[in-house]
Amino acid sequence: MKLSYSGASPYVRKAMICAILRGIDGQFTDLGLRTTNPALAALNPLAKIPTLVLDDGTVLYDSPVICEYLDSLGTAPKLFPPPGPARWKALQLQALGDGILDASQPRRREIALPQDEGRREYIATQRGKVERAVEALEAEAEQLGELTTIGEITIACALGYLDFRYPDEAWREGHPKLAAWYAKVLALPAMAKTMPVG
Ligand SMILES: N[C@@H](CCC(=O)N[C@@H](CS)C(=O)NCC(=O)O)C(=O)O
Repeated sequence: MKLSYSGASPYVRKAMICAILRGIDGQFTDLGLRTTNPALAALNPLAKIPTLVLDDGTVLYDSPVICEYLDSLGTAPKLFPPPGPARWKALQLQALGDGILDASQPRRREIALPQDEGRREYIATQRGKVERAVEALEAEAEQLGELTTIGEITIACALGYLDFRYPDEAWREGHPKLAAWYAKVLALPAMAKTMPVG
């Protein structure tokens, strides 16, 4: 399998953590294509990272699809529960974590550009999404497991991304339960092995 890889991408990190927890992380090679490379757009019209190319040439994207595919390999306990309340919960948490990332990743570009009213409003709106998501997570932090489903994996990647790119936004303030949960998962080998770089 070949994966379009970036050590800074939280979406790639989700896939790498799934692969580690499934015991199949040794099966990847780097596709070596950046988002600006037309060869990536030829594989994935959205030209996004991660994109996974299987040995038979099948192309899979985006991170939820790739993670669920990885969950079909190997013999370790499943990260995507079967249909039922546990699955809806895991997918909802994944959506919340991905939403934090979707509201944070493109925002960096906007912050770096000259500021006008429209841009300031966009940045504030996106930041509001993150703040509300963190508030919602604080309310359920005591029910979160330790990277047992794609839900917790995605939340951990999202909080890790906030630390990586927005250290001044101090998401832990006022959210002690979520901070305590994150401190526990951060110590797990799959998190330690995939710390963001770049
Ligand atoms: N929904 C996608 C988001 C992936 C994504 O936005 N990746 C970033 C890199 S971290 C990217 O490729 N950005 C380039 C672009 O949006 O053109 C997923 O979950 O995989």
